[in-house]
Amino acid sequence: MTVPTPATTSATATAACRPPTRCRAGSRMFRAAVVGAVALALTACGDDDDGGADEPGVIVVDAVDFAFEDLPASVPAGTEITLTNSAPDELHEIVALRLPDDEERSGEELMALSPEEMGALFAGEPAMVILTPPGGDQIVAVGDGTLSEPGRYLLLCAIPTGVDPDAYLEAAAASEGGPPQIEGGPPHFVHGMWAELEVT
Ligand SMILES: [Cu+2]
Repeated sequence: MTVPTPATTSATATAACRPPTRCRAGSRMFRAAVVGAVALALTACGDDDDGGADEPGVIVVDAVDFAFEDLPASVPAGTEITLTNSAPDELHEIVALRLPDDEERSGEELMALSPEEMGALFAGEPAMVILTPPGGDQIVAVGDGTLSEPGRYLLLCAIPTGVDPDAYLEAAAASEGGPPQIEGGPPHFVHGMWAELEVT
């Protein structure tokens, strides 16, 4: 599968960007860092294997407003993640960011970092970006849907709250790897749409 060119900027939006404060600039920068490459690899896929506890397989994560359902705390390396979306209106995504091996802070501490600190921590391309419109088919935008490298990951959704799914995807496709030019509310992770995942 094609791995798109990384769209790397070094800014995210977290601490400065909690509801009810709107943070368009911050969320745009964050999206640039993590989902800017959505235009480059639009591949829907979906297998229905059942993964065992120790053997890598396929797990199905369901996005709701605003959380990831059915996401285990730990999966074996090589596990493929697929994303369904049961929310009525909101586009959702999984952005998987592998933490440095020496990173020991908790997910809560990391999500409370300033945009600058977060940007420094995640300067590279995410391991995976999967977007799924409400009730729709997933789009694997970065990676191949598989988490193959062991480590600790942060999974989060940075879609702006209230954005129209089709408008967002069109803007992402039109941005040619840059940040989608679209207005929206705070990214979903400020509503708690993030999780830690251990890949063993
Ligand atoms: Cu979301």
